[in-house]
Amino acid sequence: MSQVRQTPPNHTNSKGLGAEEHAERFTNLIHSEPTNLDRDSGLELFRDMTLGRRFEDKCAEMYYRGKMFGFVHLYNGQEAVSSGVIGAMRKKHDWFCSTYRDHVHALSAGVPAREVMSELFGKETGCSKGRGGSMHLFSKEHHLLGGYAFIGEGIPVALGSAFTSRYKREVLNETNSDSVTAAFFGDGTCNNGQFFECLNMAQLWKLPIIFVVENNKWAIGMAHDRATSDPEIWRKAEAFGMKGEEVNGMNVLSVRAATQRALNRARAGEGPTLLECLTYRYRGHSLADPDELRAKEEKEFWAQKDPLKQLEKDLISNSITSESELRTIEKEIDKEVIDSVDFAINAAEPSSEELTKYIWAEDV
Ligand SMILES: Cc1ncc(C[n+]2csc(CCOP(=O)(O)OP(=O)(O)O)c2C)c(N)n1
Ligand SMILES: [Mg+2]
Repeated sequence: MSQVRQTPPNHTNSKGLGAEEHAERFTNLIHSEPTNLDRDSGLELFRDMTLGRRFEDKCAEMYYRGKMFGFVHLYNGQEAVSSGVIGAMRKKHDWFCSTYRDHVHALSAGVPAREVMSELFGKETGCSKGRGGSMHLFSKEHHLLGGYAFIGEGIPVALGSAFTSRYKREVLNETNSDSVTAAFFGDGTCNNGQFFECLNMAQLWKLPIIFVVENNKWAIGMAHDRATSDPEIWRKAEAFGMKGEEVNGMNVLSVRAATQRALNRARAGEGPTLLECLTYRYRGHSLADPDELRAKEEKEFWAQKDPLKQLEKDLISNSITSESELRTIEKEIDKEVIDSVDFAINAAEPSSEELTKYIWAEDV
């Protein structure tokens, strides 16, 4: 008997939207871009996004050459979200919580490339002392609350961090406690219970948190519009009386501007925001995924929206920099990435007698 894969007849989402929905929503957003940008911030954003892109290209190379092991989920294509959100926040003051796609969030938060690369090689010099690996990057120093392999697991952790900020200010009278927490997660995660539970609590308690959905259309091989009753995730905020925004996630300036609005609300005690950033991942779900499910036309559409090229265009057309200056920055970043690999390869592995060290807080 032949096996036939059939789509259930009643899977259509409430909007009746189909496969092109993601691209259509994105196209409708493109025309409302903010412009104001100073030279220092513009170049910093370019550096951060370039580091994210080139660091991960090097990860892919190391993995396919058999030098890096385990599951490795890359972020190529989504850099504008990490740089836009984290770039608008205060380093070592605000807090960040990631997913298994966490390398670029860690870099944007300021974790040195050497420490991130070392972690991917399982070395003692890694930000999680080589005990975590790709999906479990942590840094107390850089306020990175972790990468999480289980989807949605970071959302309640981020909620706790936002609660702490408010509790310190209002109960412990620490008047300078105005930190905001950003929780990053994907479209596929928005059908999980933690998402709804945490949105409810965050709004009820007016917590200083930004829920950042990186809607890249896919949850492994499941298209978003096939898996959710209402594909417009930002609208789900409304059910909780929360502010929700749909954002061009391929434009770092749009992401940064939306984050600034959310930060202002959070620091003013007005509570959380749900940002749905429309974006796309340029590689398969993980480096073990041959990426055969997504249509060629779809990949081409998003390849033309490359967030790095978009920023480059904005920087040059606003006379903020020149092409040659950007090429020089890329060369500097390449050196930093190569240095991180050399450092990681030559670093020591954790001693086998100490493999259980750092499980408890007193070891840290
Ligand atoms: C609780 C839980 N259920 C299922 C999985 C298996 N799983 C791994 S990744 C993934 C898809 C997540 O998609 P999305 O949230 O859109 O993130 P993306 O990979 O697109 O960044 C699923 C279901 C998991 N890791 N955790
Ligand atoms: Mg996704």
